[in-house]
Amino acid sequence: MDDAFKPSRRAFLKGSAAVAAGSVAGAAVAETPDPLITELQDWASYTGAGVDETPYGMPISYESHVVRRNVEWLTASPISSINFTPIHALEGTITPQGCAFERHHSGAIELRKEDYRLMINGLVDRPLVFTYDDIERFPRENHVYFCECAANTGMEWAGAQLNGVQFTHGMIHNMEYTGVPLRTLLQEAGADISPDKWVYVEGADASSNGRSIPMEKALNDVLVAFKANGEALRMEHGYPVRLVVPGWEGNMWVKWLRRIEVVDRAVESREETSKYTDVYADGTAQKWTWVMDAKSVITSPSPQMPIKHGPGPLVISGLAWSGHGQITRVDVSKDGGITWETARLGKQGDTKALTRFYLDTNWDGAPMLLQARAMDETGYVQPTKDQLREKRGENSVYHNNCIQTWYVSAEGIAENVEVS
Ligand SMILES: Nc1nc2c(c(=O)[nH]1)N[C@H]1C(S)=C(S)[C@@H](COP(=O)(O)O)O[C@H]1N2
Ligand SMILES: [Mo]
Repeated sequence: MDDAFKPSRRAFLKGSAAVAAGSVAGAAVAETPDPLITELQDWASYTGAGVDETPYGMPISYESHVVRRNVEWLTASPISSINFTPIHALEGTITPQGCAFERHHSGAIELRKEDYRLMINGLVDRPLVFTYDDIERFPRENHVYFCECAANTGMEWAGAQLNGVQFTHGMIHNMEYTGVPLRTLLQEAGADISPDKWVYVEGADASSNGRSIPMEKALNDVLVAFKANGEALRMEHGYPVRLVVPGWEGNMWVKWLRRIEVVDRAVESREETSKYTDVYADGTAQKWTWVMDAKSVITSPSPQMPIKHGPGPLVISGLAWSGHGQITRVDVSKDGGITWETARLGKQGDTKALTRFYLDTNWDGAPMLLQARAMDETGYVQPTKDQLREKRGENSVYHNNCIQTWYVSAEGIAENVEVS
């Protein structure tokens, strides 16, 4: 340990006066007898749960607050709505399916593998219908990718709105998918794969959520996925088969995938015209924004994760991602973007996947304006909110990848704010 990270007794006493005893600092000065150390506890006096009690394990009840949450006023009905991943409370990069955000246009459907069919038609030599078992017979691949709804952070355009990173940035999840490259199925059907062609993909739910994907992307890294994080997809994520469209907006990741039509032009469906389209400050609209630009956010401290200790060692932790490829660097500012320190990446970032970053710092106990700023392999630097607004105005909804600011008080309380 670096000397700067050794908590001094004075620092601890000062800190504990302000808030409850800190763990790191507390450990260094523990002197009074602690009944948790000196007395026999219940859990050591009786036997625990048998192996037959939880055939499929759920999180322990003490973690029951780490759940998806929705914001009731955002949508008229929970059937066509969104909930948010508790990213403030997760670590590493993989999102457990059970708390990965859901976005449905007509609710999550229950579709048995036996009833599942996937049709490929249109500009193909052989229109085909695959069963679920057919799909499992093609060579498969495993990749970790993030899926971010284009509306993530969309409520923040006009000003700081929602007081929690779960709500400002929680329309994202990151899983290891197992699937068959879409390219393989297109080849099987003898599809016309010339570069000016498109695939139109739709789901088996009432909304069908149809989207057009240019052939170049379809042949590149799109997966027809049937597992996530090693197990079957959950119903809410498209069981038994969904499309994975790495780096591109979540809306294109069609769930309960039922049909792939090879077409010679974009269909211009509802989801790719009136929705998921960006309107500029001057009233014109940008036709299609598919790639999710580089973005990052500090997950702790954050409004739902106050600092619970006094001055001294503090782990600042967050997530960064880019639809263009790898995250190469993340900087953290404690003074609202005036000065920056380069964060440590948890590990070398995967392409189009969440990257964890840390700033292991020594907090002096003064208020902070915390920000993170991501850079990706293309050299792109995450913009400030004002830079984005110059182009997009304040009435935009989608594709908000601005730098987020948390004000952290001397008491360690964090709040969603804006600096300009
Ligand atoms: N069939 C179908 N696919 C769909 C949707 C839908 O409503 N129906 N919603 C889309 C949207 S807008 C997003 S952001 C992602 C969300 O995926 P998730 O629910 O697994 O988080 O699924 C996409 N795929
Ligand atoms: Mo979405």
